[in-house]
Amino acid sequence: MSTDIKKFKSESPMSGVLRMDRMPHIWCPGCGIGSEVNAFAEAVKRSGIDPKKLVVVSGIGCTGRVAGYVDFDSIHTTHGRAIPVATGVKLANPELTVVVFSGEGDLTGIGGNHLIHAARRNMDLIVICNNNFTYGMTGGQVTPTTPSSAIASTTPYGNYEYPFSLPFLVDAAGGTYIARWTSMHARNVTQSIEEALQRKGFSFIEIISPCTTLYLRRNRLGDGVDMLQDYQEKTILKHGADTRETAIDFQGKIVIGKFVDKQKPTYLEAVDKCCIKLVGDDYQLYGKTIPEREAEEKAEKERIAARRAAVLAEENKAVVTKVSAKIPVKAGVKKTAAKVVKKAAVKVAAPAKKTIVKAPAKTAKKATAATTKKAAPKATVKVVAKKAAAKTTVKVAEKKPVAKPAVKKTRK
Ligand SMILES: Cc1ncc(C[n+]2csc(CCOP(=O)(O)OP(=O)(O)O)c2C)c(N)n1
Ligand code: SF4
Ligand SMILES: [Mg+2]
Repeated sequence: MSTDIKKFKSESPMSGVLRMDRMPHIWCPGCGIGSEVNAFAEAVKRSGIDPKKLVVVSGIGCTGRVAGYVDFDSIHTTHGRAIPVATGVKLANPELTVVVFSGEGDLTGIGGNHLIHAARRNMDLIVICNNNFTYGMTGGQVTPTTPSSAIASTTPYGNYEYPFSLPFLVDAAGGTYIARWTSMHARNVTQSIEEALQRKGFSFIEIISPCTTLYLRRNRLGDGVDMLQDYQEKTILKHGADTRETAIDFQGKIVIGKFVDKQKPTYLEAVDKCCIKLVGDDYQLYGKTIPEREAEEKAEKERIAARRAAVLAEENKAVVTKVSAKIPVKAGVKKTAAKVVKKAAVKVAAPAKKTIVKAPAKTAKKATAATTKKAAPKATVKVVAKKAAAKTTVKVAEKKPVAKPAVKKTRK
């Protein structure tokens, strides 16, 4: 590897969270998995949790490759078994934060039974499910979430099955945190993961994502960028939505948001409660009594909060330094105002010219005057400029229908 590339990789803001030595990754151009991983890495950095106490488990599939790109302890396990393996890790060492990152085929097809039982038990896991409506890695077969009528390699005339709505499924099974975003909603994904990392119990975050190579192409839905545009138009933000109303039809609306966030005893808490009843206060789990574990948990929470505060302070400092070093705010405002005025002037001039060319000589003057008046009423330009530059007043002198109206700027 050339030293330049080595340097680039080691200096990447993601080094330390992602394994930059493994880049470039295997995902196709436009695939949503990359931006999800980025959002996840960002969430881990911001959350303040100790990366040494984080474990990522993935099953098999394109999404399953995530485990190989994160710079935390990770397990790339067998197809459909990410949740039971993660459950084992959590039970073996409850101090660890365990995240499952896998595809919807892996989690809800072959692994569907594990998913519902982990949700039912309120197992302390965070499950991030990349839902691209297809078995990406194996060539685009139909999955339990493929919308009815969508084309897959196994349903070339359109899917005739009824798909799962994952928020509804996990809610019915007992999950205590349920959110859905698309891979375009990177910030929301980060926020949701951050939230999930701070809480106990079963958290499920579904991310709708484009499989450009197999799902989009087969269904003639364009490329990754088209799909992002589509997500922008088709998503409806509805926090707290009834999960019964989150079904997805082929190319229909997609309800997104945080649907469920509730508390109930987790699996480990339920085990503790039962054992305390049986054994009394002497009960220990892995050599520690409940009060000892609670004290450790409290201390860890304080360390997390301190690390999180430090990361956020560093982030804020970086933003302020960047802005103040390069763009003095006032100059920036002036520039924007000038740009808006220039744009407005061009808008005024253009239709006037057009009318002169098209109208017969006699009516040209009249028509031009009317068009100019319509195109640039004084007040409109004023409002636009006022909005863009709080303290700059702009007047457009519009006495005669001329191609270039005089523009007067006054600074208060
Ligand atoms: C036991 C077993 N059955 C089937 C397979 C083949 N297989 C590998 S990945 C995969 C589908 C993965 O789909 P999904 O979980 O949706 O992930 P994506 O590739 O879409 O990200 C299948 C069926 C396997 N590896 N092991
Ligand atoms: S096949 Fe689909 S899911 Fe797999 S990397 Fe390519 S676009 Fe992503
Ligand atoms: Mg899939």
